[in-house]
Amino acid sequence: MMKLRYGSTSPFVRKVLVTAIETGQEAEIEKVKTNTADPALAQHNPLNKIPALTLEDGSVLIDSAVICEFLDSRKGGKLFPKDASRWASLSRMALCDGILDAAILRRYELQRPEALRSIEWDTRQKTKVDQGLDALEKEAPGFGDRIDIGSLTVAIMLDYLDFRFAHEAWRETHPNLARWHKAIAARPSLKSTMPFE
Ligand SMILES: N[C@@H](CCC(=O)N[C@@H](CS)C(=O)NCC(=O)O)C(=O)O
Repeated sequence: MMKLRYGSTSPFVRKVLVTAIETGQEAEIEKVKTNTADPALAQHNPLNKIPALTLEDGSVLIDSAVICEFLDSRKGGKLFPKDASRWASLSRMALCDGILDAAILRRYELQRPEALRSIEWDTRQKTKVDQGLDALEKEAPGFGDRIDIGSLTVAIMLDYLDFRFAHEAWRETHPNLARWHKAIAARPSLKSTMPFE
């Protein structure tokens, strides 16, 4: 069995779980619930981040993009396109990973005591989220029903915004994305991995 250091609310872990389901490898992965504040996590990932995937030979892969491509490659490359669409798909994943990084940094900042919080820092990160959503809104009419690592990461990112920043109501200003999200959200791999506390 491979071992996945995971948390139920992490969108990066969810990318790995969705990839595992889409490629039929869920049963080969043991999930090890992990608190990122635990210093012992550093043995597996010196960055103290999840996901980290321990392979059967004891080696460890870190970073969701690397782990997802590894899992996908074991099954012949279903989600990481090899044709000309590869770069747009990887770039879309990178944009959504960046939006998630910014949203997660906002959340860490909002958890600090109020007197220590920086409005400038929050605004700077929120701008990245908003600019990213605006770029995706323009592209969304071309998404169609294509399923690859790019489109799955868009859906996971939007679900994370619903989960942590529902009050900011991204749907109101991004109708194309909202329409597209409604259709892809019915996919079993996404439905069965919704974040929960
Ligand atoms: N680029 C990394 C980001 C992973 C990440 O930021 N994970 C968060 C949980 S959602 C984490 O472990 N945060 C703990 C920390 O930053 O100390 C990936 O794609 O796996």
